[in-house]
Amino acid sequence: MTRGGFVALAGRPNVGKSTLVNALVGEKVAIVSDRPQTTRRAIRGVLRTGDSEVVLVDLPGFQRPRDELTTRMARRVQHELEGADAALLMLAADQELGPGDRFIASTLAGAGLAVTIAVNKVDRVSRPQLAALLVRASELVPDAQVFPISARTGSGVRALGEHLAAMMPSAPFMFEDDATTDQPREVLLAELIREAVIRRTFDELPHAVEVVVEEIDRSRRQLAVVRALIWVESDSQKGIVIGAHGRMIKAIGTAARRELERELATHVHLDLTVRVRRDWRGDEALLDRLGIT
Ligand SMILES: Nc1nc2c(ncn2[C@@H]2O[C@H](COP(=O)(O)OP(=O)(O)OP(=O)(O)O)[C@@H](O)[C@H]2O)c(=O)[nH]1
Ligand SMILES: [Mg+2]
Repeated sequence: MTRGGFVALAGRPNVGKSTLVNALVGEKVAIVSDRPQTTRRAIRGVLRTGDSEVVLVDLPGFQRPRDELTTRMARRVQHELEGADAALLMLAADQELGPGDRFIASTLAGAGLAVTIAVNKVDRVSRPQLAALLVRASELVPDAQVFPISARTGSGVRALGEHLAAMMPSAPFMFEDDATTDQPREVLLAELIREAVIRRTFDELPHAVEVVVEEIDRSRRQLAVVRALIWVESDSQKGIVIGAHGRMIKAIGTAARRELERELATHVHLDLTVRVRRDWRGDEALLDRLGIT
């Protein structure tokens, strides 16, 4: 008999949820950056080991909504928690526990979910610092097992994966044998381009950017042509993304192309256009079409 189910990843922005999903899946299914609120959609990544299938649900970080986009992100988190079999509460070892973490812990308890805690980024703190945080983490959710890990180095990740697999109920597999995610290809490619943008821009700009892949033309041998739009919300933001003499957009294009070539396993010609789309973050119909629901 096989076992399987959904594990929702809950935590504050930037604690390393997406990095961990990638580490457990063994492939890049979610983009990562040091800017908070990188993840906007629920992304399912599949960890298959022997007779178990753990579907990891990467989620936006818990945050107070400021606009329609972030309202939807918060709603998505709630919705995914309702459908999950278990929750993984993630903390970062280099941050003190705060009211945000207690709020998340009580939300998970309210949803009736079995909680496991991962204390991530152990590579960034000393042993005594870690020991103290592990004690406080275990007090956060009394029955939860606590795993110190580094999603970046891989330390502790395997043991955590085995623990999650053992928690899953008996169930048939939901994904094909070699599937790693349920994301449509256009969305994954758009995300990889957005990652290249947000890693190079600052302040409010990362939050104001969205990317839409309009076309993936694979009619040529050994060359995929990808056409994408980068949306920003103002002319000045457009200027920043393009940069002096087009230097910024060129750097973004080069970085994104490498990622796309890895993903598609072929040469890529990437055609990027920057477009101003005022208040796309507040446009309900548009967010629907982007799959941010
Ligand atoms: N040193 C260290 N850095 C890490 C580790 N895990 C993640 N990071 C870094 O932490 C930052 C945030 O990682 P993400 O995986 O994007 O975090 P997230 O929780 O998904 O963030 P949101 O999607 O914004 O909620 C990135 O710069 C990662 O490289 C780790 O184990 N050690
Ligand atoms: Mg993320």
